[in-house]
Amino acid sequence: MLKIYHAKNTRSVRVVWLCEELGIPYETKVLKFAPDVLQSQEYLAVHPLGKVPAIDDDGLVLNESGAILQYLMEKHGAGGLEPKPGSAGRGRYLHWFHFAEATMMVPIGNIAQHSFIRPEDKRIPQVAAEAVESAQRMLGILEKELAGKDYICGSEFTAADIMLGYDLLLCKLFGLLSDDLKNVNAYFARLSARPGFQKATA
Ligand SMILES: N[C@@H](CCC(=O)N[C@@H](CS)C(=O)NCC(=O)O)C(=O)O
Repeated sequence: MLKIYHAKNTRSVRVVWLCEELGIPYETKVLKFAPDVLQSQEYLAVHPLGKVPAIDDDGLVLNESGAILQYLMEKHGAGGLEPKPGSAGRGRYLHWFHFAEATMMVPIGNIAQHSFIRPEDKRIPQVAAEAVESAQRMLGILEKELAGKDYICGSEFTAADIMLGYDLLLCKLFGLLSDDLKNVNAYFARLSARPGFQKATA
């Protein structure tokens, strides 16, 4: 059975959430999000950088949350949760799917690293402050993009919402979802009401 290496409120949320949405059977190996676990020889044999998520799918070990989602959709998704390759909506879908990790998680990750993950003497407050500004700018872009839409690609829920929904979970936890972000807050409320999100973040 598919094994998901999972730690609370980390990017492994995306993998568990996708499995819930698609009804993919899985088991979780829940890890404490701490260096003694992630950097242990045992876990480094699964993920050489000691990060989450990773999966072991009957011996195929993968990491990179976006790649895992794409792999699982191809294997089990039967074309669900994404516009078909070549269809009109595919380009925008790919844009938002990858924006979530390649662009938006950069400042969010820096906020986390320089606020609580790194040992105190290795945190740089200026990096954290600039990352907050950068994340707010990206939230402003999402605010405009979500006007009149239920989901980032329109009326259909897609895996791009799973990728972005995790970013917004961290933004919420970091106090970045200010009241003026009406569309973003409504979108996050819609996503976080889904049973799959709730299971993945329990
Ligand atoms: N691009 C990777 C990033 C993985 C990653 O950085 N995961 C974080 C948790 S959300 C982690 O394990 N950090 C541990 C560390 O940096 O020591 C992915 O999307 O899977």
